[in-house]
Amino acid sequence: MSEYHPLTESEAIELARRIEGVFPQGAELTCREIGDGNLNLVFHIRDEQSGRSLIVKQALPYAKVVGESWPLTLDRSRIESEALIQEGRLAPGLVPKVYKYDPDLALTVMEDLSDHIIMRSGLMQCRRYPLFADHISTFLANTLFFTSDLGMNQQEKKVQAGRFINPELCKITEDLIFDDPYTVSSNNNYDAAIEDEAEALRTDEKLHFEVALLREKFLTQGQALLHGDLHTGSIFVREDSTKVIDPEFAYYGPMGFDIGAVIGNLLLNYAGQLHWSADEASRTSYREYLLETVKSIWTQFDRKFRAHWNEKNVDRLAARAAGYQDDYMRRLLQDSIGYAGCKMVRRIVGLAHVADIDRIPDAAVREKAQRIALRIGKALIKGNRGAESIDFAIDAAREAAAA
Ligand code: SR1
Ligand code: MG
Repeated sequence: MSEYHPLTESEAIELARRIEGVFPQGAELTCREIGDGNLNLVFHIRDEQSGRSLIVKQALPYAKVVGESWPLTLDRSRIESEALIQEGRLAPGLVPKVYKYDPDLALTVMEDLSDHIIMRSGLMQCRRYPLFADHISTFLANTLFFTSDLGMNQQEKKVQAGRFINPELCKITEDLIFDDPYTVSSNNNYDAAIEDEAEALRTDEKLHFEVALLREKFLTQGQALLHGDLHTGSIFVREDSTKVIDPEFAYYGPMGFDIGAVIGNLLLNYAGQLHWSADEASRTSYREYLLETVKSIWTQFDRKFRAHWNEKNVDRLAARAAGYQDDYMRRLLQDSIGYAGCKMVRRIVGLAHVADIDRIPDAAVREKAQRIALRIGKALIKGNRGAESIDFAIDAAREAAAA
């Protein structure tokens, strides 16, 4: 047993060497720290000769994006590895394999996915992923249904929820997504050019009311085991493969939060296409691709979730109560739309931004993209409870881009 300390590259190599069945005996391993996220160290360890590699991901006892002044529990490493194992069981092939979890060093050794790219980068290169909607809707339908009271033993679910109490990471979300953007906060971070937008967010009472309802659900509704941070930087893709990573924010919460995270991040890229597309025609085409993907994710999720409900439901009343399934799916759609909007707003004015918008080099274009993203985000938040179809989100995106 070793006491917790941030690993050096040579320690990461020694640890990787001890994982059975990955590297040949005596292999010459190389190591690079490649973590570009907000919180953790990520070591990529490789044997050039055999081409074999793996990832050692270690939690730091503070939020890397801010520094040591923001302490953060190491228990998130346990939550992440347990969530990955659950997700791998429920959605085979859609998460990396876990080789080892070390509670003392707060690290997980897992499959290397360097033959994939982070989806956010792929979208910034205007690449298309024809199987993504199918894959991510399966991931969402399976992980959400089978960890909910509809799909698993309801007493076991309560025990399970206890293992995923994640107060410190939930607090990050509660503050950064559901509070800071709507008030004056030292966490906020936005370009001076959109001060008027930030001011409008602080004074819009209808918006505050809707965000308060969504925040209340996030705080109180333990509907299913969520990934908890399912943005396009938490998804690796290839044309033929999708892998969801980084579930350290996992907890039992409202299902729409995960679905909304995917949709909101696709729409952030939609706003950023002002820059990433080479010309007007390719922008129109790529934006249509993004909107079709949003529609397809919801449509396939809805079909797959209902199929689980009809075939695998463990709740007798839910199985026969007339109209309950339709009502449940309508509420789920509305939550997803509302949370998608919250995710968009926080990435423009809050602490942690997204490259789809921030890496736009021209300040005027960036400002325009930020305003489009905020317009979409606010429309989704304000309209979520009246939405009857995913077309509501698609129309909101088109209108915001045309305005
Ligand atoms: C302090 S952590 C900032 C953000 O990074 C993570 O990916 C989450 O989205 C969190 O809100
Ligand atoms: Mg992450």
